[in-house]
Amino acid sequence: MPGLRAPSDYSQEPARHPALKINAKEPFNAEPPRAALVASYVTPVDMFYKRSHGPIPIVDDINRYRVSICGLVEKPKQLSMDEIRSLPKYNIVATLQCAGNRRTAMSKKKTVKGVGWDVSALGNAVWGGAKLADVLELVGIPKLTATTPMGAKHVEFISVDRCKEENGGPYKASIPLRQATNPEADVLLAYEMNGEVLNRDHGYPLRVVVPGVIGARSVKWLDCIEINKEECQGFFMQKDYKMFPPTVNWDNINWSDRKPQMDFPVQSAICSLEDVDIVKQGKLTISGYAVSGGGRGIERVDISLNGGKTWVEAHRYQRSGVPYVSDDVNGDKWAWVLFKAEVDIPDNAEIVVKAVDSAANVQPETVEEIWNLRGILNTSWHRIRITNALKAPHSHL
Ligand SMILES: Nc1nc2c(c(=O)[nH]1)N[C@H]1C(S)=C(S)[C@@H](COP(=O)(O)O)O[C@H]1N2
Ligand SMILES: [Mo]
Repeated sequence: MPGLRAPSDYSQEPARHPALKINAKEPFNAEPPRAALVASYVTPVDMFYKRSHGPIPIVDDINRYRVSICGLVEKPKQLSMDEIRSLPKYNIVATLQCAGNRRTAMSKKKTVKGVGWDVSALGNAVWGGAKLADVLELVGIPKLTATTPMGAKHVEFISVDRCKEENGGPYKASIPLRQATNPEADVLLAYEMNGEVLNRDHGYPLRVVVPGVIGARSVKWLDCIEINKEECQGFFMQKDYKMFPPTVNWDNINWSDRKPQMDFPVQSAICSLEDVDIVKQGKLTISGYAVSGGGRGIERVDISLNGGKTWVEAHRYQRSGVPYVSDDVNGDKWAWVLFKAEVDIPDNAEIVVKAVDSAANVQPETVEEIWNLRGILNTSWHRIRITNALKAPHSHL
């Protein structure tokens, strides 16, 4: 691809905020501290988690950059950034969540494979760009197409970065054509994040954003959009990011048995406390986030102070001053809700959060029941163990 290239080493990585917690250095994988995550509804770009599988690509000449649309189309096309920008622009508020969010907690039960993440491998941004459905019309694929006359059913996104898992080849993924051509699915070719030009870590000059779907399908540093009969056969679609039952291990795994994970399930986490924390008895504000995939809103967030025996409801919000309703057409349906609950901390508290989405889906109580060897989608109840600050230092007396 002229204009955009992938270095083969890590000598030209961008600068990053020093407060990020680095889970892997090369490729760079980092998340913000919990408290920073819930400081605002829209996550600042420098505090947004960064997940890469190789060195960060470099734009040498933005005027020479083109994204090509090829595969089963009558007239393949190459679009410059100016041409992408001349299409109607949409600003979509969407939470991007890595399927590996909360993996560290899953691996504590039994080892899993993959980069460890605490609860902050997600963020909520305002993505600005063109709708993929509008772009596909330019190559003759109408809105709401499930199958083309040539038999195409999938849209594949191919990057330029060099990934170990692809033996040095680029990162790629696909989504169904039905979703790609549905304007209401809000799939974007984004060139802005929070009103700023997308930065290198997040996919400059152009990335895909597939709202409500695990982050792995939102391909960064987009080179090529391929219209295909089959779903993407790349590593990250076929040999990764699939959900297996707890009984599957590395000896009996059969990757072709399972479909690539797309929508993420209902998730929530407390961000105002660490997993084991010291808090004085008395009043405390607990805060965190809840989010569900597929455009489902958050109907309820429940908080327990006694390990799940009894529950109280937390207050949910997106924008301050606007009451949140989970299925409000004017709400941000792809975005998280933040929650707050004022509680009275008892002795030996175990604080738990669980959320319910607008389809009444709930989170599993324990990590054991959803444990899987790749450690994806740990959505088990998030638990915090409290040690009482007044008692702890004297407990040996
Ligand atoms: N080209 C490319 N796109 C990619 C990836 C990647 O490594 N290369 N990682 C994916 C994964 S697993 C996630 S979770 C998101 C992370 O996006 P972010 O770094 O902007 O938060 O990008 C996705 N798109
Ligand atoms: Mo991810």
